[in-house]
Amino acid sequence: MRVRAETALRGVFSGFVAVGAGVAAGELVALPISRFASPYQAVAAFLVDHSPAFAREWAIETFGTGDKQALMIGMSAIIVLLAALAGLVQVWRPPLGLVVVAAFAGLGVLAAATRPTMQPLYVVPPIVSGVVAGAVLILLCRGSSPRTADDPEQGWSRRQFVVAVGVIAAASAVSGLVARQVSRAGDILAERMGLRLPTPTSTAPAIPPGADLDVEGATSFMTDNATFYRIDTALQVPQLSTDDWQLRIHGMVDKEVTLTWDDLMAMGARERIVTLTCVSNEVGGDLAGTARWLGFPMTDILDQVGVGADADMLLSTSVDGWTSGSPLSAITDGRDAMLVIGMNGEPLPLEHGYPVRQVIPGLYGYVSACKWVVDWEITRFDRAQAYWTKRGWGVRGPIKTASRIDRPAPLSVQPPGKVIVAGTAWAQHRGIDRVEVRVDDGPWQQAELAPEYSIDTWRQWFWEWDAPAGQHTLYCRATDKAGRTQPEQRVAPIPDGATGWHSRVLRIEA
Ligand SMILES: Nc1nc2c(c(=O)[nH]1)N[C@H]1C(S)=C(S)[C@@H](COP(=O)(O)O)O[C@H]1N2
Ligand SMILES: [Mo]
Repeated sequence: MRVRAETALRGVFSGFVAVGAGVAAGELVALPISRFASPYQAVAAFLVDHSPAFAREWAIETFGTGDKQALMIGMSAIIVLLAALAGLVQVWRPPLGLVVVAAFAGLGVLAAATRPTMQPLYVVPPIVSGVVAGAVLILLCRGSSPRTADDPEQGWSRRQFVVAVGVIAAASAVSGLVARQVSRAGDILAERMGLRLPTPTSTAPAIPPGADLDVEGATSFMTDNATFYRIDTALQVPQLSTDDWQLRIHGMVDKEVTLTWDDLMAMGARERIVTLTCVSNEVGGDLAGTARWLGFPMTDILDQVGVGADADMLLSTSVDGWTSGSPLSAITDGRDAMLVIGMNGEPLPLEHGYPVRQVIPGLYGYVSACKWVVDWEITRFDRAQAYWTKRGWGVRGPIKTASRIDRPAPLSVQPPGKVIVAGTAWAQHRGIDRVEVRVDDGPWQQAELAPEYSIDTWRQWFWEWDAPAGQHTLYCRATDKAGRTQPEQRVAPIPDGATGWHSRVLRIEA
């Protein structure tokens, strides 16, 4: 009797695990085919389409907008029951369990083949599901009659069975989760592709001719999305849809407000070109980029909540828990601090904060540029700390004046005579006043500046050098419009940004 009970139990587990493995395998195989190829979704959609009208009406009446979820839960419950049945039948009357599995797979194929979005390849995932489920069921049920004293050769020991079930269940769970995560990313990508950005009521000023230098190796004034630097702590890019997005604003406010995507769409959008910079940028580094940002003035939003007179910090939280703390004074002093939804004419790329992030000119990203932002707390610097400030980085994070040499290439060899030296300089929200170049320990010489776009963007520069033969070191330094010149002393990025002159060694020879 004990043995029979254990056999039945093993059968039930075999059924669960076999069907679970089959479902996971189907979802995994569907991934590279299309986000419409998921057999699970196809069966659910099939059932909705083919359920009698009264059942559908009943479901909508009973579950309201939760009807889809109710269907998925109901369907999962039926699958679990049928899986148990398949296992039981298979241990007592093989191969009847396989018939149940085949019926499952058949329904999947039927569902896939009759979808309006149907492509021939869509029948592959349910077939793979059926084959995997069948194979696992045969394997586990073969070992399912427990060993007894009379028949020590038969089946697997309890331990072997448990290990087999555990391994297959874990593998299925992991692949199922991966498949779900990836297909969700697919959904968000599709949503982003179809998203229509509002037309700005205030457009960015035109870029003056000459903002870009016409020499090879110079940094272009605008940075495209594909090459824009990316810095964040996210192991996995958060996947937040515009439907799920909300910004809760609370703390030292007259009234709490929660904004939705539709609320944003009802506001006037503005477009601004701003250079973003990371505090971790080393002297000469490339953790800076300039984009055309589309968004909403942060002050318009703060006006809706009424900021308390004692507050001095905006603590912004990302959907992944990361936080930045920005001085309110920098947001409300008239600069273009924005809640951003668009980057260079497109919705934000996922890795740059889709659907909503911040950009505050003049502040390093770690204290200002919160991506995937969902929460604003109006607070005080003596009460709250943000992610990086807790870890020893500077509290307020204004961007330090910087300049770098972009050409000629490091350690390059140039013929004597005219050499065009060119580079980039930035001092966001103060503006670049002057860039100077020095050869070896010669005098500082003034470089030519490209026309200024705004004090919130970087500025290209060049200098014509009549280069004599030999090995030389070029140095550059910038002076901002507050009159401060970059110091020579090298300081590491931690805690509040690197300083020091950028230099480049090259050879001039005929
Ligand atoms: N949610 C979140 N937002 C974040 C970060 C992060 O780690 N998590 N990093 C910040 C830092 S340090 C910088 S420099 C900028 C970089 O923005 P980008 O990746 O779009 O260039 O994002 C900021 N926003
Ligand atoms: Mo950063």
